[in-house]
Amino acid sequence: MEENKELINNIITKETVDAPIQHLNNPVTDIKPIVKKYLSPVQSVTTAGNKFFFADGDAKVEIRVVSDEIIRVRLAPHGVFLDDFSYAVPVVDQKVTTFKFEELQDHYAISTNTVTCKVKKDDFHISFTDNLNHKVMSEDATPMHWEENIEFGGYYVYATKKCGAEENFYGLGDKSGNMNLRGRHFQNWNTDAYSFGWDQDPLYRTIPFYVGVNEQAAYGIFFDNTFRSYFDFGREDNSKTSFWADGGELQYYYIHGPHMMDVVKRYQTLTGTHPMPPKWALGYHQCRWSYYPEKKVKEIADGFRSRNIPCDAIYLDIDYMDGYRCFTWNKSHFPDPKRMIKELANDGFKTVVMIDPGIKVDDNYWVFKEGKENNYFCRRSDDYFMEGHVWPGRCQFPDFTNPTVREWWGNLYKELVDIGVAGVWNDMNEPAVFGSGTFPNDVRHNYDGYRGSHRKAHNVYGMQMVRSTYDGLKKLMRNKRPFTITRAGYSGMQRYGCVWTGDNVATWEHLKIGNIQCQRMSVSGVPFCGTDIGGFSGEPDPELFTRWIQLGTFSPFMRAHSAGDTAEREPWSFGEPYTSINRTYIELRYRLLPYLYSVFWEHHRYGFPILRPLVMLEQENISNGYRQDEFTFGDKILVCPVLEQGAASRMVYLPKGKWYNFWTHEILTGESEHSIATPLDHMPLFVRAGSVIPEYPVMQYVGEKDVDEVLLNVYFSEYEVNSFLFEDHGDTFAYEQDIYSEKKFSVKGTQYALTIEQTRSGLYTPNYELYNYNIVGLPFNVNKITVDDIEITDYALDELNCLRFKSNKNFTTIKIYN
Ligand code: MIG
Repeated sequence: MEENKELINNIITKETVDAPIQHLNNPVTDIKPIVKKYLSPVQSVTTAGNKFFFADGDAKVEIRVVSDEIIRVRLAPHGVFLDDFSYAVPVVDQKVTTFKFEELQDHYAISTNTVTCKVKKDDFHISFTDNLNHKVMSEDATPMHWEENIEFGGYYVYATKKCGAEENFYGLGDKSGNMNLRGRHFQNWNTDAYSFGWDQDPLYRTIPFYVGVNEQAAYGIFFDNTFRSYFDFGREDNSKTSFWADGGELQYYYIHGPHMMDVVKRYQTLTGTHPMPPKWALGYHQCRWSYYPEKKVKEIADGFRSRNIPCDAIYLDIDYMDGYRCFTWNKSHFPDPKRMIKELANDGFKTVVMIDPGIKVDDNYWVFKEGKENNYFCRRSDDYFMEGHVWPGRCQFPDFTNPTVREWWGNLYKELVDIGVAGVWNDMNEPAVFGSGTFPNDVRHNYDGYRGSHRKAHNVYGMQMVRSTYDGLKKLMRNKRPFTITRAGYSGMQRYGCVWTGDNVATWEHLKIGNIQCQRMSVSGVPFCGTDIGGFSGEPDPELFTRWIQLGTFSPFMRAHSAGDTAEREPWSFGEPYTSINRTYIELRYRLLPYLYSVFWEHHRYGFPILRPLVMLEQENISNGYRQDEFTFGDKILVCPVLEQGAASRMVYLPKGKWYNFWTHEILTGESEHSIATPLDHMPLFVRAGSVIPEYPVMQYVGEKDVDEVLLNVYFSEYEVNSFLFEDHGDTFAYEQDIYSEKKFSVKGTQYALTIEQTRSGLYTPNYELYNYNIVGLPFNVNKITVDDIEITDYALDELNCLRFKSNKNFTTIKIYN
């Protein structure tokens, strides 16, 4: 004990490889060894409500009970905590919980109903234990530590935890490479990473949240720190996981599982879920850098309609502007944007336009003038304006961390909204600057009144930009659901819009990267994500493009995009048989729309991720990135994309339970591997037995036709399975007042009968009257069908041996008997 104390009380001086070494101008400090200070033994404890303060004499640690499953830890090196403000977590305390505090011989214990947080007296190690099985989920390997930052003030802050021998790690949002993060080192600093590679880091977004799965139990750590941050998952030392940052507070949330799904859902109780998108945003989007002039835009739109390939949105990239000035139009390319947008809308196309953060320095440009007069642009430490070159030339940049600036910017969209623009695409908001990459560190930001340099604000700049866009559009569109898309972001960005993975490349490797990236974003609380289908730069061969459309059909956000110097890249650009296959998959997307929309609701309302990697389905069976290319879309459809050129077949793993091959209806038993043929028109898809998958008729765009009956595909099962169908206006926020219809179907079969039950809730009534059933996999011959005890006689088997009949949508119980 005495020995230990001495060790910890000593200032430990060591050269470390992990430390972020700043290049200082002062030669004296330059050669100074890095001095890390560690917490020394606990000397006192005080409590205030749900907060506990532990002090070592100088430093203080606050431990706060957020909920039964979430506990927050903060460190104040000299006893003074920073302002408790976070862009990621709007409200910290969740609900009143019961907890108890005890002092034991060698430690203190704070216990909620589910977790016990222990603080060891002698070494200040903090740990979290599951109350049920007393398993230690997360435990410090060294006390929390820090290092003074001479140049900027504040501290570099560090936490180091024990890492289980078999422990695996997931999450961290926007990372490339394998799903499992074990053995890797990461950095978070939003970066315009054009044509990034398999293991390239950092990329565009910062989500400092990971899930550890150790001995089959999962927990999460959310390190809510916006400075440049670092994570090491057993790379530097196989027995340790560390995270640290260049400044700010050492503040993290321990989030209990033990299932990965629970961890992710709980992380979203802190940072929020995605609002319901306008329904059309779940359709197919066509983008290119850039479609212009108007004639070209029309030609593309007509191209879809004349070929009967569904499409909902068409994008205008930077060239629609006048000299890249945001909120202006190039009138020679687009003489009458209002008319054009109206004509497109009449044809079912929503127009989405790009808006960048860089504002051209030009005294004749109203946006610049307003920004300048009101002091809305970012300044350097010595008060000079932050200037940098981007597309318009010399630019200044709004400080989106200032609420007044956000409000102003939000209102700038007025004219675009008035002329009918349906969505806004925010690019370059890492922020990206030509040459230097981004802003210098000394740029000052308002940070919602909590002030900071660019070191603190960099990683939230893009998120605050899209926040301003989202809030502005919401107001201007009079509470219709806005559609926004952003490139950069930080934890919590999901509250303000969807995201695409940035400038990928038309290679098979990038198809693999994108697949994992979207799954990873999904389990990191950012569900509405997609890649540039086809690859942004480079030329996809026709096969790659088609495989990408197939995978994209099951990306929450489905958009094809390409750089300007590439060949034409529409779903029909490669001729037959590709056009037809591409059409079939885009049509499939539209057929599945009510399913996807319901899955989105389950995300929004209950926090379920939209894409679920295999490991999330079976953390007890799956580890270490096994078949990391498979995922479920919602919890009913298993997607096994084809990611290899020329693949005639692929191996798939089916999780527990029974699964129907979506194409052939063959029933396969899970927890097993199967080889599935993959001709070009065939991406392996499986449906969980017992599912009810709702389908709309194919439409060329969302809302093209009234739906007069909903097709319910029911997959026979002997164990009971629940499915949901969510419907509402599709474009308002009335769902916040329960104006929606939520139907639950439960399906259970025996060898002689199948029962389908429906319960309905919510205040919205869909327009159609009928359900049209397609019952797959009945193991018996049908002799009788009753709908709420009344026998119906109008039924038939179709060519695929599926049972077909119809019923009123308001049924309670359907029974099908042998
Ligand atoms: O410097 O607006 O990632 O999607 O087409 C390039 C032009 C700027 C980068 C985006 C890309 C977009 C492009 N932009």
